[in-house]
Amino acid sequence: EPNSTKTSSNGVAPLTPVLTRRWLSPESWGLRTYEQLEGYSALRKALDAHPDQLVTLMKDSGLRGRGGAGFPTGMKWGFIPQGDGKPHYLVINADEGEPGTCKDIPLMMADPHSLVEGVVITSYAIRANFAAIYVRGEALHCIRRLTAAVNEAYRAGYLGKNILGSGFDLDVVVHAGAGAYICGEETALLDSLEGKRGQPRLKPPFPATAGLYSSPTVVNNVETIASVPYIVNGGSDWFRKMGRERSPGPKIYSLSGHVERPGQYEAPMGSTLRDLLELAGGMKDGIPLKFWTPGGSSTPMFTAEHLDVPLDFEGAAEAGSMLGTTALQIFNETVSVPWAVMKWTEFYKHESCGKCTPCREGTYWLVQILQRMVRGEGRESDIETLLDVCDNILGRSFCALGDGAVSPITSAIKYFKQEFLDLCEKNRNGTAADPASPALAGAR
Ligand code: L3W
Ligand code: SF4
Repeated sequence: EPNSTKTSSNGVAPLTPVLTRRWLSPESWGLRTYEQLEGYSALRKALDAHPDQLVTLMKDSGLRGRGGAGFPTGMKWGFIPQGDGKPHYLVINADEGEPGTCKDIPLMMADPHSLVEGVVITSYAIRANFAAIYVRGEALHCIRRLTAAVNEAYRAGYLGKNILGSGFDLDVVVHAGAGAYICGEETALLDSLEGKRGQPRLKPPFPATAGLYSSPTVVNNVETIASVPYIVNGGSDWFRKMGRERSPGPKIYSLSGHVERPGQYEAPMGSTLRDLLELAGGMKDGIPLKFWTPGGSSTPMFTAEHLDVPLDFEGAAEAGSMLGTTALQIFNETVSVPWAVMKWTEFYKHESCGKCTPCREGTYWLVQILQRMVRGEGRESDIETLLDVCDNILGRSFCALGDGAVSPITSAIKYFKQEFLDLCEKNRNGTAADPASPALAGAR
């Protein structure tokens, strides 16, 4: 269930739910409910404005991309060249695949029309007449729900030719991915959408100048575009009252793992884990917190010392991590850190697209070493080897997947080196050969 912060330990303003406000209404996904609750009123307002006014509004609001990188949305829209004679495109990155990330699919399931309305407004602002929503292929239920919403919007005149008599035309296609994590990287996603094998392209050129079919393209995350109608209706000052100065607005934080009530919690940007744990009912069975990710496994882990880090783009970075996708995976004291890190690394190895050597070969060797350590056959020098391989991946890979793959390992060794050493010590003593040993049991 969505919720909002009542109090905040960090001084960010309390929030009336914005993005999740309709989630608990009966048939919240239907057009009738959406229209009854102010749905498509922002579109009418937007179509009365000049497209450039909408780009300025987005810049003034300070909205930043909710897919992990936090790039300013209005600035991205402003990069689309005008009068260039080329078609423009909007592509929604709904390929939610980062481990622990669970905000975009719930949003599309509960309130798909907020995304559709945001898509129409954004397309009008960047003068695009075609938009694609690229949804993670495994989320078949979500693809069905979104397709139904798009069909409803066509029938009601919110999509298609001459939308609401404005003279603006827009076609929207819901595209199903085929199960590759790398297709969440924006340029791999574009290649996949064009029917090619999904592998990252060299940047620059950025999609804003050469994206889908080499034409100017805005690629934005679901939560980013679903925020747009609220900003059009509420204005930039209203939006800036929530969250923090450089990271304003509401955010959907997803909490999973060892908490009493895992789920999605809407709260102002800059809320802390302490705030969010209060909403989620605290640690499960009262067992103390050991480590957690602020934004999926690609973001360096935090520990119990980081309960009061403001979870916005600046706060997470200043504390040595990244906000990422605000996917908080919470682990209690029963969990073995090396075991969890091994599982994440197995994921990156499996999903590495193979285009560049540091990531393709490096993730393979990281898995070999971590599995050996967890089996109880490691040696102390393995820790240095792990760090050396990480060093050769970080900053030397073609896309962010390689950098993300090393985050769990380097941060785990930074905070929990002793746990890795203990595994090696047990190997020396001949006591850790059993992966089902109590030291590892809690992780499974
Ligand atoms: C025009 C310039 N456009 C940057 C655009 C760029 C992109 C956006 C952000 O990775 C991160 C990654 C994951 N002219 C531009 C420009 N842009 N400079 O701005 O770009 P960038 O390169 O900083 O990031 P990215 O490639 O979009 C996203 C991290 O997020 N992440 C997320 C993973 C998974 C999901 C999911 O499952 N939903 O998001 C988690 O940490 O590792 O670092 O649009 O074109 N000069
Ligand atoms: Fe592919 Fe990994 Fe290189 Fe990215 S970093 S291009 S996923 S091999």
